[in-house]
Amino acid sequence: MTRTLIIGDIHGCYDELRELLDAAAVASDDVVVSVGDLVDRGPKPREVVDWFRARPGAVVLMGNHERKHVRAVFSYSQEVTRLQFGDGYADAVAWMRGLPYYLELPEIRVVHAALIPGVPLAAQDEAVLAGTTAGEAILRAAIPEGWWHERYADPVPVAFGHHVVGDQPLVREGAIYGLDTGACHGGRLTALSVPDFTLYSVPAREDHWKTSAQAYQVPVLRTRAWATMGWAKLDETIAERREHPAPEADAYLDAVATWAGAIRALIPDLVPRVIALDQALRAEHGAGYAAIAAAHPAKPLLFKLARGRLTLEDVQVRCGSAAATLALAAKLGVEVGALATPP
Ligand SMILES: [Mn+2]
Repeated sequence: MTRTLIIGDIHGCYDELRELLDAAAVASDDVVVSVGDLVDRGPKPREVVDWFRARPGAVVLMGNHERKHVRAVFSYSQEVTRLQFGDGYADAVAWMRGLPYYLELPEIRVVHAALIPGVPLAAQDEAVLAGTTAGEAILRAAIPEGWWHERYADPVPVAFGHHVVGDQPLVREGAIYGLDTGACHGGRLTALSVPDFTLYSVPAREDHWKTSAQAYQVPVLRTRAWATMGWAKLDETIAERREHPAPEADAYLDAVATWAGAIRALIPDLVPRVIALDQALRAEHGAGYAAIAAAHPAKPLLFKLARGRLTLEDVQVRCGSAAATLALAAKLGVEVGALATPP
């Protein structure tokens, strides 16, 4: 008998996925279905995605986490996932774009998050099915009190994930199967086999999100565009991040603040640098000065100086970020050394 194994939110828990497939003794001609949320929070999202993409007879539904990647809505867990995927990220997101929002089998329906009871799957709002923030609001408007699945009385049972229901699946025989048992948070990974309606479950090895969230703090901070960020934005980004103290991240932020401070300290010195450059060019080129100044990378500042109107503010407006300051400093012959590269 060919079975269909419907697996709850995997969230990058690849080792647990393999253990669950073994526990359920999945055969090569069985169909394996993910309710969605293959990625984010767990340690091996790329391995999970690659496994589903490579396996014949696999179906993956669009979870709200896949949808965040597809729509480039980036919170911390998506930033971590992007780093975990490395050069495979764009290809994985292109694949996610084509994921279906539901699966309808003779024995069961499968959605990621929710549905409005009594409405055919094809007529459901995709945001409700995937469990986006907008979808939650639509669902709340339709069902102001309690859970959608408490009201579910359609003739075909429904399996879903999205909300961690505890260490054990949420089951109402013949009606609802809530399969998200929090694998990425150190709970369990759970699957339902149909048509036999047998449940399988394996324990998570650890609280993966706690571990990954910690391990990726500095790598994610390194992806920030510190060099081209305006100074105010840079100060704000560091201050916001410091609201959540963590030794390694704080040490990295100290290095960024020191680097930024050293570059900002160059700015007042750039006015005398323009004056010195002007004097050097005049001494060297004499009557040819005007042509040389007109062709010089620091031309606008040399012209301001020639008109007697060079102020610190003229320099400051050209030094709105680390990269802009370093570029101007280079034009004025300032040796910036190691400051050229952010921490
Ligand atoms: Mn989830």
